[in-house]
Amino acid sequence: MDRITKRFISLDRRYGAPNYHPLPIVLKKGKGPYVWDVNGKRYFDMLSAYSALNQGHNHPKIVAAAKSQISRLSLTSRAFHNTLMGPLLKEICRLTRQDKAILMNSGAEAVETAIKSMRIWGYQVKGIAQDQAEIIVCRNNFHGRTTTIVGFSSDPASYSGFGPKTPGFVEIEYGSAEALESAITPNTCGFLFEPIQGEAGVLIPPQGYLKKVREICTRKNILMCADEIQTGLGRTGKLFCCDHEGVFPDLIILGKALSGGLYPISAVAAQREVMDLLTAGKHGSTFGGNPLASAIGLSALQVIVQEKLSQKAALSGEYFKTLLKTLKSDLIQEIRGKGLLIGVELKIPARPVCESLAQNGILAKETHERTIRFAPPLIITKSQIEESFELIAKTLLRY
Ligand code: IF1
Repeated sequence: MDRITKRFISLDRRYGAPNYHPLPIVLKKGKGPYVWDVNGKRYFDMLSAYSALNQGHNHPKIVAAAKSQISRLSLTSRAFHNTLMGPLLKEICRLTRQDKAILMNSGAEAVETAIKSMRIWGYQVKGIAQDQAEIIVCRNNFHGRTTTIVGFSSDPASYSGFGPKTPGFVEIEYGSAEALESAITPNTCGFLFEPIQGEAGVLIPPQGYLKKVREICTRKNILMCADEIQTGLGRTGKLFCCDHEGVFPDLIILGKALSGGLYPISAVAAQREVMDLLTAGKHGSTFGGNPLASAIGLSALQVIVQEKLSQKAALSGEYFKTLLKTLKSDLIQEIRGKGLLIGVELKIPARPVCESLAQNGILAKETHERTIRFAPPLIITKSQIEESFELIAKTLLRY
């Protein structure tokens, strides 16, 4: 390892909590689908900050929106109105076809917001007795890192040492409509799920699952809450992953690409009946909905719509998957994915393969031990896909 790289890594190690195990690469610059390290070496970013960079690094339009707003007004707090929050809320509602939305910052905060919304709906609308509300979640879920959220994780690395767990969550098998149906009790207020499980290894539920979930939630009078923080905003080849089955959830949670990677922005959009329960004093955030975030969010959504990033992800994803499937490598167990969220499951641990990929100019991250996630920015071109595929092929075939 060279001296500059070593210097930055040792600072992180010396002064930072050791809560990550990053690849030994120090990045300094990004543009579109590329990033550069401190030595000027260029890589394809095949992680896109876990889908926060659907629009690519430093998208010029989003950067311009941020620059112009940052010198005008960045933060008002919600003690006052501003000129940008309303337009962003309106655009989120138009795209999600929901009535109302609330803006937060991190994804985990938006998940917490959805949990509070489902519970208060359970008490005030469904009539569940005080403190008895239950929310159904799926095994191997990933919804964030707060104490409540890790309390319903099935990954010991996430929850152990952080108890006691918040009560009121019931875990079921992912992808089974029957499991959902039989877990519902009169105290159930909602079902929280990922349309594709990202961290679990890009797990796609059986065709028809989302439709069945919709039907069960309606019939049993519980709220269907889709965490589209990772799958939403074009990533899987539709604007939202639930669109693949023409399904409309009662609540949808967004984050990551809602800012194109420039700022933490998250949101929950839902029907009036749910959102109107969050009355003054019940929820909030110092930074949520601030003018700078709102300007960035509006521009980030404009880019997704104007540049037809969902359609691009569908076409590029198919092409990328077709190329990957031509690889005659004994290391590959399965290739699966939707749009540009692609998982390549190996027969061997994926971490050392990711290290070799990095050496060859491809940044990707392992998930669940044996799966490599390929999720480049959606603006990636056909020739850039071909170029990155050559680098992946070279790595896997020589490994
Ligand atoms: C990290 C994973 C991805 C998410 C869904 C909520 C959140 C996330 C579906 C919370 C966040 C991240 C966070 C990141 C790694 C990453 C991840 F591997 F852990 F599972 F993307 F696949 N719902 N996902 O995927 O959002 O509070 O982080 O803004 O380093 O923890 P957040």
